[in-house]
Amino acid sequence: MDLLRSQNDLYSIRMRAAEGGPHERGGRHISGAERLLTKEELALEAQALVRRALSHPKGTADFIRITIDKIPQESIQRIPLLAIKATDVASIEEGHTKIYKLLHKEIHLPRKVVKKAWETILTAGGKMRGAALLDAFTGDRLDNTGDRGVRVSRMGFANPKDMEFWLEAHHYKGEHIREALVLASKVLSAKGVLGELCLSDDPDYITGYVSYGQTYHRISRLKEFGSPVGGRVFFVEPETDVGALKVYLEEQPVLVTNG
Ligand code: WAQ
Ligand code: MG
Repeated sequence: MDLLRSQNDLYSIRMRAAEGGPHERGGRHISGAERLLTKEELALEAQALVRRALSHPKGTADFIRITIDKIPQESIQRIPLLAIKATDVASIEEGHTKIYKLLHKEIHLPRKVVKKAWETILTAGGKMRGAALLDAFTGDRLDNTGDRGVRVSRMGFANPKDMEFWLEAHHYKGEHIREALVLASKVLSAKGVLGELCLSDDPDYITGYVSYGQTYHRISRLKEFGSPVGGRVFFVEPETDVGALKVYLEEQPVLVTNG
């Protein structure tokens, strides 16, 4: 058990970085990250996040913002880690077909909704720094955040050290999957969210995932090496209170527990 993390107040740390000035003045999004840390971990992690923004495969940031705020322990919710599944595909087309099938079978998404999700990701052309909320029945966009998207924040593993061993033992390597598991677990814990489609915007990372129910399902290959496209779409039940959903995703602190 991670006693420091379960008994003390924690700190939300968020980083966003762009090239060509700040995002809101037209800068191109390079990298972002969000974590819940103990006070003792903050300084070192801030350093790692600055390093990440300055040595990213998408480019070199010339604008970096780090925001830190204290989170009272009593405001933190515990949520379960999703179960991991994986499908190896031989081609991008096979990867895309698998996504249509999974989202149809598992959460009954009509084909046109998945098509709109892909269009949302492709037309953003790697510019999005958050997620688009789409109506799971019509595929219409529900948020009005444009290229910014809804940025899920204030989340982390309840036991990061244990999780690291566990992921290593299961041959899940690297920061991408660690961060994505936390994010996807928070997103599916939100009232009204049925699933997610995610494709990294990092040109050297071609594995993406869909989530549904209690499952995080990796698909080995969803784009060409070198491609800058990427983004996230959350599929939302019609008649969900979008304002409340946005507040939960952006502001409710959560720690993800594994069993
Ligand atoms: N909240 C909402 N959307 C986000 C967030 C966030 N906190 N972080 C990233 N996004 C969106 C944004 O549009 C990015 O352009 C896009 O997702 C991709 O972000 O099991 O690395 O951080 O190996 O590049 C999947 C791992 C990795 C699959 C995904 O996303 C696996 C990844 P990236
Ligand atoms: Mg990225």
